Amino acid sequence: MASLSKVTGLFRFSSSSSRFARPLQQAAVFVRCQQSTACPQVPVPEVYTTVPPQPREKKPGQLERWQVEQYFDKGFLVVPNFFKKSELEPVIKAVEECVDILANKLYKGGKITNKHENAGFYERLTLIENQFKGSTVILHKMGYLPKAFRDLWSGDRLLNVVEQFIGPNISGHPVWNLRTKTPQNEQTTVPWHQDNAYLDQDALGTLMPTAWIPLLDANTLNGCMQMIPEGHKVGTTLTHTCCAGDTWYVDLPESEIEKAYNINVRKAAVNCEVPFGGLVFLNNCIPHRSLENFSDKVRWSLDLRWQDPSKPVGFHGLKDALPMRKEGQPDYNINWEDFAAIDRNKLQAEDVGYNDANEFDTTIHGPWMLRWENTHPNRHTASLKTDASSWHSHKA
Ligand SMILES: O=C(O)CCC(=O)C(=O)O
Ligand SMILES: [Fe+2]
Repeated sequence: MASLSKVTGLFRFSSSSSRFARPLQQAAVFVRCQQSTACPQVPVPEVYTTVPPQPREKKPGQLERWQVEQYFDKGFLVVPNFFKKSELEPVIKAVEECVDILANKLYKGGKITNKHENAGFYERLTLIENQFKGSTVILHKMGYLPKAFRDLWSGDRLLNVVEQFIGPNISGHPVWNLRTKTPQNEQTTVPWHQDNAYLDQDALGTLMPTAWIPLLDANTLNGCMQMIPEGHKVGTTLTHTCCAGDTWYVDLPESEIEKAYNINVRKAAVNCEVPFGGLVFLNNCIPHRSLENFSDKVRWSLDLRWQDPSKPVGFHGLKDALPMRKEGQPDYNINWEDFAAIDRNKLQAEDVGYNDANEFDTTIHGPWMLRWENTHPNRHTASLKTDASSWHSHKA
């Protein structure tokens, strides 16, 4: 048997004629759907490892061939200098406005007594969170999509790269996030997971490239991302549990990763330090997490996703993807208004029977909680019916 990767040695060919690597073991059986015909999933590693035909002409921002190949081979790619600082300045300004809206709301509601209007971009949210625990969660789920975020998400240079991953027709995926990672805050420390674990199983065959864009130098001290290189080659979603600690996040136990890939997670995990102006491209099948923020600054970042519009979105039928580019229509107009008018956080909470109407509610709820065994009930999962029938009756 040949070893596929000299770096990690994660995968071996199951036979010498096999084109794609197979993990040594696959753990694709969901605890809640063992009886369902839809389970276990059939692994589709080729979706995540096949470089599509590349655009004939080189367009601004596009990656070198070796970078595209690395993205498909390792499951992620760090590009240290992609944006000019001036391109990210409007984004920072927009986040500042979001924090200001949050501060005013909390102040009016009697939740905080000091809005800290003069505090810096990397400090203000922490000062607010210190007065009202969970402010970071309220901001996380606020879902405001200011013009600067829209421009970033649909910027030509970025979409030119996305075209290298998924082809010329491109939609924005409804799951996008502004990460409000204040120092040492469990609510913003995302444990090991594959992004597919938050979606329906029918989206397994959809490659969704994510751009993870920090608004400062992201490093191991302030909580950068960590990846399991080549972990996407499993081509399926491993068994997650729900929810991690006092959070709404699904959790992929290290023991599951180690069993599936025959590795030592501590040794295999790679830190993705990214300077301001850079970004990480990752795919939706790779196990990753973010480290705790031990600095004294807010580690702001945005994660934005795309997909081929003809493929399943996997967001539980709650919100569609937003067409951004159509082949042969260079002047295609993006319908931001309709997209932004749909509050996915509200819908995903309602979908699991929770009314998220209180503007000071610091919990997050969603259908992914029904996909995985609820091994750790907490205030975020309190509204769930966790019996097996709720899973089976749930939209798959
Ligand atoms: O920014 C983080 O802390 C986690 C991001 C993440 O998991 C993602 O972008 O998929
Ligand atoms: Fe993620």
